[in-house]
Amino acid sequence: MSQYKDILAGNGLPETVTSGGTLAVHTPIDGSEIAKVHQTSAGDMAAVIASANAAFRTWRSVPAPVRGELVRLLGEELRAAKEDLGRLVSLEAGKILSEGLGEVQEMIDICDFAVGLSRQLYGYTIASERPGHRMMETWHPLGVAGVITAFNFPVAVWSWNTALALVCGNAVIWKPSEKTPLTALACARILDKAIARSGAAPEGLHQVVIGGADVGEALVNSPDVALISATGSTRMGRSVGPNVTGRFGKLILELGGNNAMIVAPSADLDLAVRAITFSAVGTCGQRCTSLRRVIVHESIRADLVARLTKAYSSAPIGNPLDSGTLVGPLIDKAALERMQAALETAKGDGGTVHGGKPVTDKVPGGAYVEPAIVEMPGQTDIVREETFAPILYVMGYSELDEAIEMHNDVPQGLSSCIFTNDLREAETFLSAVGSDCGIANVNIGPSGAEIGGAFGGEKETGGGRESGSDAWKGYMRRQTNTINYSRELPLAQGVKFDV
Ligand code: UN1
Repeated sequence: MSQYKDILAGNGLPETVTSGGTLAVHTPIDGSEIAKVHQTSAGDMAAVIASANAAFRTWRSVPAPVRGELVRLLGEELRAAKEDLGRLVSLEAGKILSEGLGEVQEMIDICDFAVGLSRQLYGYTIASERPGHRMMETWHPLGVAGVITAFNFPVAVWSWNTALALVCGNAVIWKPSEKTPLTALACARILDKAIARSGAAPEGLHQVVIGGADVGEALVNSPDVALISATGSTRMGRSVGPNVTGRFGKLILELGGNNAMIVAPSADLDLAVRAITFSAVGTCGQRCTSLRRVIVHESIRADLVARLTKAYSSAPIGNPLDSGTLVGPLIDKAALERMQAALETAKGDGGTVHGGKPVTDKVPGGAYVEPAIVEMPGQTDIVREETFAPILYVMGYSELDEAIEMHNDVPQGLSSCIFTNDLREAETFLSAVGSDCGIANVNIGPSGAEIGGAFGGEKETGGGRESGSDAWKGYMRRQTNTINYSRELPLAQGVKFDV
């Protein structure tokens, strides 16, 4: 369709880039092929990694605030490209335009954060036990960062990693999802513009590699890639994690979530219904922070389900590029099949399903579906799995302790929340005996986190932290320095060793 061609052209992707390759790219909007991009072969990876390391050797000596200037320029270029890139995200990942634009805004925000950070890579000064001595911590660049990203946030997750990695003095090799190479090529082009303007960045500082598992493996297994930051499924993390730690590489994993909300009797249900609908239905349930479970007090359960089914039925499903649409397509037909299979299993476990039917009359060729609410008698195995689709399981509780127990009784630990106006309940949820997740909110849904906080989670979510707070430390190496400015050589711990 010519509209699609316009979107590619608007992102500066010429025919030479979008055709003639071996990787077919399909838009989830109607399943049609929109490009055939060139792939990197596993055999090319040694040269890619070598040039990234050469770039790192130069970049590590560029002062951090000068590195920050490159990221400031990236933020400027992203501001100029926001509309076009947001459209391309919609086209390639299928999320509604407002969410595509929101994702680009998230990139701009992390650039601003990283620019400030480039003057704040602080280390502690530590009191030494020895006279005439000073101790301090220095943070040094790490090397090459291999960034592996998923289809659902095809550009924001790259920017969280890359903005931080660059100000921290690292080179970046990016392997995007095979489902979303076009947004990666567009981002690389935007960063290249900033690099050209900055004049300070060496050749090979940022490279994109497009390909399958063999390309990813070359990155993961190379001792010359100091850090792997991988976002995706727990299955992917299980294979990447041991390979990186086996060679003592640094690792940031951001894997699956199975995020829940506890809705207490005192909750403001108007707010809760809005938060649930955005978190469970937004991005067609394909955020790793999507709301997948509601644990609601029995006294308000029927009321909440009635309100939710009403809210769900008023969320327009359709082409994500059309204004007014709130629910776009799933990424592909396979995702729709997995969703249908999960709903069948839930029914078999005694669940009552509202919605969840494929929607075939909107845009032919796309995997459109009604978001589903499933009332469950308990937290069965299927509820404890992450199905990357808009399925919301609803379960009841009587006592808060029981709700927290059920909340934590899943393998994943990314995001979580409670809706309550009771201070004791809110604080208990945030305390050591409350949520076991990396993100825990009060009167806010689990999805749509701001970049200022550290992003990531526990258990099968992988334990990594990206984005804000002090997540930058994962992109640097810490050095402890002790300096003796005295004329003596006292030993620590009072040890005597006179020769
Ligand atoms: C993801 O789904 O991989 O919290 C990232 C959010 C976004 C990021 C999600 N800021 O929904």
